[in-house]
Amino acid sequence: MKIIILPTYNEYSNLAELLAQVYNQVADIHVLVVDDNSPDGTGELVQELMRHQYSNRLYLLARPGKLGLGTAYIAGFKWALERNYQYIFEMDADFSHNPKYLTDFLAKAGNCDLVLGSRYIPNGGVTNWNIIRRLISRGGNVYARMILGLPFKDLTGGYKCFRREVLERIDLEDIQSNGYSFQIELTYRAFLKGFSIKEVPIIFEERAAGKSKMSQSIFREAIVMVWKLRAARNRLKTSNLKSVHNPGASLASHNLR
Ligand SMILES: Nc1nc2c(ncn2[C@@H]2O[C@H](COP(=O)(O)OP(=O)(O)OP(=O)(O)O)[C@@H](O)[C@H]2O)c(=O)[nH]1
Ligand SMILES: [Mg+2]
Repeated sequence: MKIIILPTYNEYSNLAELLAQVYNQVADIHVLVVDDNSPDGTGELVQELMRHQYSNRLYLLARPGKLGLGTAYIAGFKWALERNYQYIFEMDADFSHNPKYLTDFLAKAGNCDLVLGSRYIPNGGVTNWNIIRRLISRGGNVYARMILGLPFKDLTGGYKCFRREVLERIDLEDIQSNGYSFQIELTYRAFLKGFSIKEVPIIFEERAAGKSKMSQSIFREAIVMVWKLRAARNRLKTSNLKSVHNPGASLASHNLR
């Protein structure tokens, strides 16, 4: 079983079409929308779609207010881990992450533990970004890669597919970041635990509709956080909370750990 965790804040104008495209790509995938009481009625729309169109494959986790992207993902991961999902995706709800790539992720996920959608490998890219935004994103990735010693080209993207064992082994209560560095932190923690990680190319598209929630403070958080993560690397590597996997499951990274 596979599920997409889809955090939303004011994505009414994107959601119905996005879900249609998702289910069109992968008919049996489940979607958990984590909505922070969006004033534009995104949560109500989800409830309606659950009732009338996508019963048994669409779910809603409704939170009382805007609590941030990182905590939305963590709440979604926990929800999925309490259930029997083997593949757990992260995806934005604004069409920056095109559902057409879902099948590429699933194909790759068969022989590794974490798949990163990557803008910075051959066939990947970004559309409609001005030079400043490109430089910030590129620079942020080079910065994080060098400081953390990670071999991946795109550390800040939020289109990913985890095998459940990865999220079981990461101490979700201990995640420090809530903003821009959240994605870096998750990948770093998975890497330190020895999981195998691969990238698939994606073309990242500018949001289709609605407003951006990215702020400067989120970006500043990331600059400092990378150093905090590096300082904590020994603890992150050895902390062993739940090493309970499903014993029958074949884990791609078994012999790498
Ligand atoms: N539940 C929840 N979702 C959020 C929150 N902030 C952002 N999101 C969602 O997370 C996803 C990514 O947020 P965006 O605002 O698109 O951030 P971004 O992609 O860096 O910025 P853009 O350039 O505007 O696309 C979208 O689906 C948002 O609706 C939040 O506080 N809570
Ligand atoms: Mg976006």
